Amino acid sequence: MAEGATGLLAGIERVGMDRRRGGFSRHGFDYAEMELREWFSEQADRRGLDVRPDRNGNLWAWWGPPGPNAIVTGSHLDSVPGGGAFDGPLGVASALAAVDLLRARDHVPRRPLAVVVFAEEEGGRFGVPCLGSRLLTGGIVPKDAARLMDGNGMTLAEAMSGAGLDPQRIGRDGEALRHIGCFVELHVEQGRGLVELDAPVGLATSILAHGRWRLTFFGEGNHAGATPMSDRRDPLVPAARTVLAARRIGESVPGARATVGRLSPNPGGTNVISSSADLWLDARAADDAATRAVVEQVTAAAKDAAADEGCELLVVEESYGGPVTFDEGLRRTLSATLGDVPALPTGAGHDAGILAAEVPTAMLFVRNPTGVSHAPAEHAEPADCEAGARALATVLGHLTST
Ligand code: HGY
Ligand code: MN
Ligand code: MN
Ligand code: MN
Repeated sequence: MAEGATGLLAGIERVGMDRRRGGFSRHGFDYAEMELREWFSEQADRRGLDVRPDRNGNLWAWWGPPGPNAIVTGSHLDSVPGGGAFDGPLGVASALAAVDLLRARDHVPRRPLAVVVFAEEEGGRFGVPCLGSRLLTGGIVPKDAARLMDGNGMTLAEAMSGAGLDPQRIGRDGEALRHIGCFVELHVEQGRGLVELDAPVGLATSILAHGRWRLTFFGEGNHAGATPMSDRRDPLVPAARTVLAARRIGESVPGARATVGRLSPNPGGTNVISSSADLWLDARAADDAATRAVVEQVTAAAKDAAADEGCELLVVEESYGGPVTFDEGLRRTLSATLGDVPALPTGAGHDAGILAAEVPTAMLFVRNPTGVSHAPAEHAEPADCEAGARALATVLGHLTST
């Protein structure tokens, strides 16, 4: 008996239980050691799907031989530190559950259908979100990607080699892209739009522009007790002022989001004036101009704060993606197939946002009663999870019938 989306979600939680607890996700490109790789492959095998990892660490499970005009669905299994149980896994679990529903209806796809698990969507290990899908589309230069380093000083190239992948081969995969006729990602909604609309399932219209910047403040390491207050160059002070500036500036630009989710003093001793401090800014807005305006104002405030404290500042753009509008035609097809499901924007980034630059792409959202995401309170009711899987099966069935 097929276990449905909720049963499959429970499997992901059981097998990959440390994927979202404790420190940073270790699951960017740890597929070789990652229990979830075996779990996904087993689930795919059980459904007669042929699992093929691609050169960039993404996993593809094929119903029918890989070929052009394939209908592709899927999401990611990695998490942010301390994340929720649905962001990513619900899309993978629903894709497998949708295959079960189609098989139960004796559906025979008239074109290839694939379930894909993208690597390192959260960028929780190597700092670049949607790393697996960016590599697939050429959205990041392979040699820059290979040099990315995790918190333990391991490069992506080393991690990929450890996962049995050849870091020399990473990069745009034209053949894989040519196979994709369209991509449909199901995802838990990260917000309360569907709660307000009183609907279990919805379609995505757009994604905010989104970038990440790393600001490093350089001061003078010294003793907390022996150093007079007038004789300090403490990098945590301008960093703290920058956190407040991000809030103030984010509020001043309509619809913008500016967040400092990570602030790391070096060395970080309680009785030590730091020698440097790293701060990551996550900025988003409806368009490039607004997003760039937020970042320019925050970095200007950071420069002033650094100068006041006699500190140096280095600003590095770690990733950037413009606003995404999903394919209107595909969204209309899905809407017609599903009846009147509502359509709504999202402030969260997704692999679908990266694929949208290359192939017709759509997203299905499942209602999240808390609206919370990237935290344990993220939730979707079992009935809504099954409604999402049924909707995905209906859409995949329709798209593979011609
Ligand atoms: O950060 C995001 O918006 C996505 O969840 N990676
Ligand atoms: Mn996420
Ligand atoms: Mn996600
Ligand atoms: Mn001492």
